[in-house]
Amino acid sequence: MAKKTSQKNSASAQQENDKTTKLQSFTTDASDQFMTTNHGLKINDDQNSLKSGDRGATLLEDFILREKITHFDHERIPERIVHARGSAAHGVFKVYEDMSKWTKAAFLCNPGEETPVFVRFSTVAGSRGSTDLARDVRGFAVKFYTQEGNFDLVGNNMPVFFIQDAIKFPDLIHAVKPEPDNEMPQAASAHDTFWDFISQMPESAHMIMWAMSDRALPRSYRMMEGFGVHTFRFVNQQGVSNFVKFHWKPLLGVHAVAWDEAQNISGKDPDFHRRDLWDAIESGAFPEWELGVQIVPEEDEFKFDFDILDPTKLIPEELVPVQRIGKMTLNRNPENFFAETEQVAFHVGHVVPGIDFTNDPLLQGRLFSYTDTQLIRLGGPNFHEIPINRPIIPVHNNQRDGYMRQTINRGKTSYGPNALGNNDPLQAKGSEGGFVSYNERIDAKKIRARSRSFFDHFSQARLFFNSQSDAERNHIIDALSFELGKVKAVPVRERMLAVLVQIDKSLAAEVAFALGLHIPKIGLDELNNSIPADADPKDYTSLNPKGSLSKSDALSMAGTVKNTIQTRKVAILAADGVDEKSLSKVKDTLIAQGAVVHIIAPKLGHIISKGDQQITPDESFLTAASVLYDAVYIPGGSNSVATLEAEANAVHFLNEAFKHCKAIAADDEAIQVLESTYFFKKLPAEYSTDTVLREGVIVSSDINSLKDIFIKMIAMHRFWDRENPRKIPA
Ligand code: HDD
Repeated sequence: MAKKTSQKNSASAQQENDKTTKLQSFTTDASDQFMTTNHGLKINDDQNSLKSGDRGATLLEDFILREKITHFDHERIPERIVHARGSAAHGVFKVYEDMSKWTKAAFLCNPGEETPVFVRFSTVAGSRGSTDLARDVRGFAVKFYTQEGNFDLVGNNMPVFFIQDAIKFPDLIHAVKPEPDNEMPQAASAHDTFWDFISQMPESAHMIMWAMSDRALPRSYRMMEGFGVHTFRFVNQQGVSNFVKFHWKPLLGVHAVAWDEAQNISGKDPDFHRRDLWDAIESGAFPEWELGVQIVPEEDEFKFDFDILDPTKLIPEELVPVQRIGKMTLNRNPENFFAETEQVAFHVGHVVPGIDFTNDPLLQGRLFSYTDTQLIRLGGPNFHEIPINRPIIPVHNNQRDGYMRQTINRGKTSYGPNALGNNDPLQAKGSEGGFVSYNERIDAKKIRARSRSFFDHFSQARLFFNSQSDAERNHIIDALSFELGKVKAVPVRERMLAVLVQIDKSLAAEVAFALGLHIPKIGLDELNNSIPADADPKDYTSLNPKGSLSKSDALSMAGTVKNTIQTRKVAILAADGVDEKSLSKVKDTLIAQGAVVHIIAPKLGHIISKGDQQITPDESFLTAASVLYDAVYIPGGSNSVATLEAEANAVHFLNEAFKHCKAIAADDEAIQVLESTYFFKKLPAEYSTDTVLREGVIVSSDINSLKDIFIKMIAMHRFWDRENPRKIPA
């Protein structure tokens, strides 16, 4: 059948690993092949259906038409109820040092071993086709294909969650999803039902601070942290258990876009994060994260002023430092979105020996939900046979049959014990790698209630708010004012103010001002359905307020990595007559440091430089937009400068870049373009390096020093101080 042997289609920089090699046997490539039906029959005409004569009706006999249309009619599967919109990549994980002191998980004990991973990032609330830039939590789900089976770390980019008990999850999601009568709004929490629910769930106060912060607007999936959220257990070979929290720390630092920018990107490029991840991997700029762990010995379980089983609490890094134990590198894009990214099925219950669960009631509920959801989403019990979900080691058990079964199990026996089949497959002892649940002692009464140790809803919300920089704090106030401003029901807004005042009075006062309301006096018991009638208000404060931290630097993005411009996108605005030296000196240096540089001109095709060189722009002002870049440079060349000065789109580009607090550089010759912007008169007349680095705008005739300072400015990412005194709606 094949006219040629099939070729693998992927960029050369991308890497293979055990899992991607195994996937090869399921991939197919149609290059230079004949078209066939699903049953292998060569098709001779795919343009016309079979008809009774030139102008006659189509014949029922046309099995080729029927097969094609039937398959098409069945192409869609239900999208995920949450995290429907996602993007994924293959990669590898390597532990730095043997962790066997803490865990017997083999992939964490062998520093030489590379474990294949598949990672899916997502938004939570929006549908599959919604924008990447919604204000939302981001999913961060990692499937490790280990030699002991798959381990899934199904986390988010925020370390806590909205609710403490899984029984409230359907309510939370019904509240945030588009409202059921009119299916509005899409991919947004800024509506009545979400805040109606949240305002009556004070346990969500901490997570709300995160969700209203810039963490909900990542610059890139590659620039966000990840968290396993729950407290898990590490168990070592001796059976000793320690509590563990998992973290992912991005090597490029944690960066966000501005809210106004996010809304614009949603229109200009709703696939912004998906494209960013894909392009970075295609270009060989492989995203990297370090895996971090916070380890808490069993005997320290009760030493904190919160309950470590409560998923609305984090363990401040100041109390238990994060040890970085390994590195994950994403180095290969999927071959096919549906087969891999859409069909991948994660489950918090996929663990390996050495990793175990705790009694966190949110985790316990999740342990049920993830398999259950795949049964409907992927259509039956054999979803583990879908290539992306298969472990890299063989699967043997007595489970059989079901829709779409692929495996052909040999032999007569599919039960155990069996004498006819030699009792195969065998059960593995703990010493043979069999999973043995941690021997936790349980001695309790059955109750349907919340532990009092879960009742302090506000201390960590306050800790988060207090730990933010001024700009970050202002963004939280703006986000709450925006979201609650979109809520139509005034009593919901008021109830939310009553929650906010428990976190911080100034926060509540500022939001109340924006809403034109006063903060009402509403008792907590009126706000919280889960609070028992006999509860005492003192139960709602920290277990040990004196021992609490007042600030944790790790919670702010202000101190994140700011020493690299790798993969930042820089726009160079140019037109005919541009000074090619002024352009290429800056461009070449930026590229050498790992930035992505695009030349943007009034039209596509080419421009002719001052020295008569032909330069091909990457984008025109029509196809590009400032919100898709991190920084902008205007080279010299009097004709180019005159064109840009008269080009409203170029001036708009700069105005927006300034408004969104981005680095701006101009050759001295191009100053007149800056003069046309609204921000020029706000800039200090005299520059020193210090003022430039504060303002994020540099104009200089000395291209060498300009490019050096520009690089520092781009590395700083955003100049949020520019918003002061809060006159710029970023
Ligand atoms: Fe969940 C998907 C993360 C609580 C029920 N969840 C899902 C995904 C992520 C998370 C990243 C997408 C996986 C993928 O890319 O395919 N979920 C979390 C985190 C939680 C959390 C960090 C709290 C700490 N989830 C949670 C609860 C429940 C669920 C309490 C139900 C009781 N989650 C699901 C689900 C999904 C899911 C319905 C939808 C699609 C899927 O599982 O495969 O089962």
